[in-house]
Amino acid sequence: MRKSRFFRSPVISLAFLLVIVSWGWIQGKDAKSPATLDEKASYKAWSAACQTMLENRTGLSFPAKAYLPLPDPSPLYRLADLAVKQGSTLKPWVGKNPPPPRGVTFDPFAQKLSLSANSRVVVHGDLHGDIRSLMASLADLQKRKILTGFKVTAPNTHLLFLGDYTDRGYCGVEVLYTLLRLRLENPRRVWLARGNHEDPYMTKRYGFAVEGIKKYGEEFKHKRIAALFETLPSVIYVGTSRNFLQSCHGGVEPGYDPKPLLRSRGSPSYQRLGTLTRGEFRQKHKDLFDESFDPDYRKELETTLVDFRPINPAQPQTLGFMWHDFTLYQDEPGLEMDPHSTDRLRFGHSLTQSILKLQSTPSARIRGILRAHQHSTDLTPMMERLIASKGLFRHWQEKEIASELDPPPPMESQAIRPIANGGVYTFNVSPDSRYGVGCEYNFHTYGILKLASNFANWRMEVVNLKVVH
Ligand SMILES: [Mn+2]
Repeated sequence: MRKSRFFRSPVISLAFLLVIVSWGWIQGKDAKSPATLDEKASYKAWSAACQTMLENRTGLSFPAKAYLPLPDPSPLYRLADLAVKQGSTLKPWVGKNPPPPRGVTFDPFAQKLSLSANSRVVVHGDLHGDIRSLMASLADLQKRKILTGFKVTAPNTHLLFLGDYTDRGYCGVEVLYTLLRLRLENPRRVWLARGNHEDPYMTKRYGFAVEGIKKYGEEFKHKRIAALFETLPSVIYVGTSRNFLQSCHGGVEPGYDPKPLLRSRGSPSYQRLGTLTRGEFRQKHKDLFDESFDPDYRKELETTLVDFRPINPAQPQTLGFMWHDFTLYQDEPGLEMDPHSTDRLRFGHSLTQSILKLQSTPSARIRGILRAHQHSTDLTPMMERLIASKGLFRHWQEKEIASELDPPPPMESQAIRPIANGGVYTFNVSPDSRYGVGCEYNFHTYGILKLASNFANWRMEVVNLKVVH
């Protein structure tokens, strides 16, 4: 068959070819809409795709397949694998610890992050599968020119997350994806601490395993990302070389001596927790504990103050950094047990102060604690105080237990707060969740910690973002 005259002209043919090629390119770009996002998706495309999911709390159910930013979990697996690879390069390590017993993979560690005095640290509490709150934070950080896409572009600025990334909420996959993108693009600026839910036992029982199966079918393996958890520090001592805040998910761990780590040169540096010498610590400071015990739980408490090598985050004892809590009022016992959760210890005002002092060195002092974890879906005194404090509660503001009365008295709630010496600060859990529904709050909270060479000049800017109706 004869070709038409029309196509014989080279100019026309070339133009026609160009139209076809660019049409294909546009189609290809279109196909890059939510349905084919992978581990290299742009921040813009990723955040747009996350926007299409309904509020968690609208239906309190898993988003339908058509709304999922990731059509299958393989990009998440690949990111987790990259993070595990990155985790194997952490150094330097302080001291030597024998590896855990055969077959035990749990080998928790601490990190020191010593920064210049003009640094800022952006701190987040529990996300529990709330992608809406996380993306709202990242959008706010773009506005503040701290982030450009997934990249931390502001000088001397770090991001610190305090654990409990999945479970209980419905978008754990998306939260983990986002955090891993941040961590992988900023290996010296973004830090992820390990919460009690960064544990395959917890992800199996409290939502993440079911989330994956509902979204991707039976082939989803929650354990596929368990190795990632082993690369997350249980505690991060963050500060200048002289003053630090113990940043972790839970509470104090009297069985660990951070002094060699705090004395170590270089930043970041790491130390395995190894054997937790709680029994030795208790013997050395017998008076401290004897006067602290809640008399109702004395016997049970004694059994938790022993030396042990952990085989997982909760056995044979719960690891304090990942699990423990704090009392609310100054006149509560120094050491008590959560009546609803065996082995979950709650530390009081004076015992906490003493432990932080004993774990400090004269030239590297632990001045306080940043943590999360202590939340409930019922409006407990703790949740009331978190809300009244605009999402960041300082423990022991009240002297009398009588102030447990509802409503709570005025709490520290200003936007810019000094850091109290010996202060323990709990971040609230993000609101697009059963917590937000149960306790009726709609704002997400993150903090911007501003360091200074003099600890008295450290400040926390508390940021509230209204993310749900
Ligand atoms: Mn927790």
